[in-house]
Amino acid sequence: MFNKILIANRGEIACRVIKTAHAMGIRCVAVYSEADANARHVQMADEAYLLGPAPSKASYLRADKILEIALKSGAQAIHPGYGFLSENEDFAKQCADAGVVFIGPPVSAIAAMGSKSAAKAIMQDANVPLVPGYHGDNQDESFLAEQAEQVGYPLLLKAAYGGGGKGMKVVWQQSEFLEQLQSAKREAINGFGNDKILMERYLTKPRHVEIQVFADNFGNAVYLHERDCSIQRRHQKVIEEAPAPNFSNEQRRAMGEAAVTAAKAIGYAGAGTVEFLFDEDGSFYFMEMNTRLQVEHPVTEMITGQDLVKWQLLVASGQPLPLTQAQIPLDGHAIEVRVYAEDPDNNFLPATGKLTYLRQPDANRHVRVDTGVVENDEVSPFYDPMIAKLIVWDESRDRAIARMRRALDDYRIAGVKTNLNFLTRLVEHPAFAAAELDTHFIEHHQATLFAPEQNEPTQALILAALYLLLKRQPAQSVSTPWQSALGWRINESAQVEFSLTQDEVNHRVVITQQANGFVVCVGDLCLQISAQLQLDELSANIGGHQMRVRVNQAKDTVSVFIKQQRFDFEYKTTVEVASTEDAAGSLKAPMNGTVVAVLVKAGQLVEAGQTLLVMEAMKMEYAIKAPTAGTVNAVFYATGDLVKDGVELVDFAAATEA
Ligand code: MV4
Repeated sequence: MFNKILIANRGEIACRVIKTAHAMGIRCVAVYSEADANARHVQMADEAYLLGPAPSKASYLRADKILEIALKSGAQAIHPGYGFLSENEDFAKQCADAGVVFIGPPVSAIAAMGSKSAAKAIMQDANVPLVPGYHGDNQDESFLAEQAEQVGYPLLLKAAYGGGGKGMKVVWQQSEFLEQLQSAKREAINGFGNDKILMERYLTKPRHVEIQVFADNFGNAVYLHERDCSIQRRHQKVIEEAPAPNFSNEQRRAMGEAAVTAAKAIGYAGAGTVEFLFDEDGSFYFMEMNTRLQVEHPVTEMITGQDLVKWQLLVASGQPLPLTQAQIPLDGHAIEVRVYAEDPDNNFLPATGKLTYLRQPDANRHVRVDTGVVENDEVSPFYDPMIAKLIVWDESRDRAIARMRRALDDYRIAGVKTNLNFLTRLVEHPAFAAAELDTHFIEHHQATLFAPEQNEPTQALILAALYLLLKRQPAQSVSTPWQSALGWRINESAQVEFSLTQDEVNHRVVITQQANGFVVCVGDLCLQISAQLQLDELSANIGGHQMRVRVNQAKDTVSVFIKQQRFDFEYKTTVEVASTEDAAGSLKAPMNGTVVAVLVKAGQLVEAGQTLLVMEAMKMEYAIKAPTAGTVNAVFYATGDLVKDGVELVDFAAATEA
């Protein structure tokens, strides 16, 4: 076994590899970019070397530097993780030439899977099932048109050197064939530098089912069952699970054996994944083979009880596979979701920024969190914005789904937008519960997956205001107004106002503290609420509904986490002015500032302490209140007006006592 390896990657996968290597007594060399100097993978490693500036091309893709560091540090092998150099034939070759073990398949196996049509030719010869189609060298238009008639419609045009669904064109009928072919060729030459096209019958509702395979250098190859990765968006996996739901043992064995045949056909060694399209009628077809450890390998680990990184290290160091096919368990059900910094409501735009608040579910036998970040880390624009993988396991799929819902509830992130709420909607979706899976799941359920929530925003607003109130009370309890720092008095109901802005809409929340709780008013809606705050946990009883939510405040932003939704409010400190006896007649601007709200009209009767107008200055808000009961004769300014210190804001007449 190696005693030192280099991990040519970053983020969660680098951490994942280090964890197993350390458990095996292997020392780890990390590499990092300038953006990752303090990253978790650097801290976990035994030593680390700077590669260069943040962009991948200048850092994690610098094969030359990485090899140099491996040699300098005495690492005997390089684990490439996924992405970056993991399927780079040249890099694998350079490693071999330098006498450093590339922890991956032989160069020839990477090469064999580089071209889709070449891969298909190999698989056809090995009798691995392929989607009926044409993947030959003759690219003559009229010849392809003839072949298209054989394949039948709808058919799919794929770039032979493409990937990730790019350059694919569905042709629904003969009349559009030539136009679509030309379009596919243009995209292929622009995208991949080669316009070779292959054609397949188009499956309209397939599932993506892939088989984890492993081979050693003694001719042994096994499958570690399947993963269903049908839930994707734009060819990015979102949820993966193992085993595939509604999959019979016969199907498992047939697909597993086909995958092993595929691996043997290219002289495979190490961890690999054979992807299949699984059609509604139970037939399956080879799509491609990934010659690396995949992102979603943990679901396989959870159902087999195996550590796949350990297997990789064993095989790469020249040892045989630790188990035979018959010894590989299949126990329970595992589900993984990918937690991303992105905005599902804005076309999944990647999000960047600081993870100002990060709470993960507790890891245990049922819950696993693979991550490369800690609180206050930055999600930078340079790399994939995946924050973590959340993996759960239980005896059945239903119970695993329940675990996942709970784990998602316990995941709380502030500072950047995330897909946590979207993931919750996915796993709570009845069609997901019913395992009605296919590659168009998200598209198909668009209306229900993105429907706006109703009730919670007001609830969140109320809770945010209560949090702010309780946070500034030293006793942090329900019924002790005399302890508060606000100068409330016994026998006088104390009232505080909060101004909270959500999505640029300003809301005012008025909280009146009473002996046994609060009356909270938002507009016309007033609710009787009791509440307590302990650190970041706010317990509230709203109309008999007892709830517990987490709240976090980072600078001016208060984030309330309800189920898996995060509600952000921008908060300006409101200071009450002009409210007490001696302040009568002082309805003048207390400083230079801006009028941000006018709450009364000329002629209106008001009560003592009622807010008439709100000003803002230096990021603080000032409520101008009626000193006594009385009448507003005139208001001299409107929202948005700039006012000078000392100008008269409101003409106010105190009520004469009867
Ligand atoms: C297909 C297909 C339907 N019929 N091939 C998409 C990426 C590439 N690896 C293969 N892909 C597909 N090939 C035939 N003959 C549908 C897809 C497909 C897909 C496959 C797996 C997971 C998600 C997908 C989303 C859209 C289309």
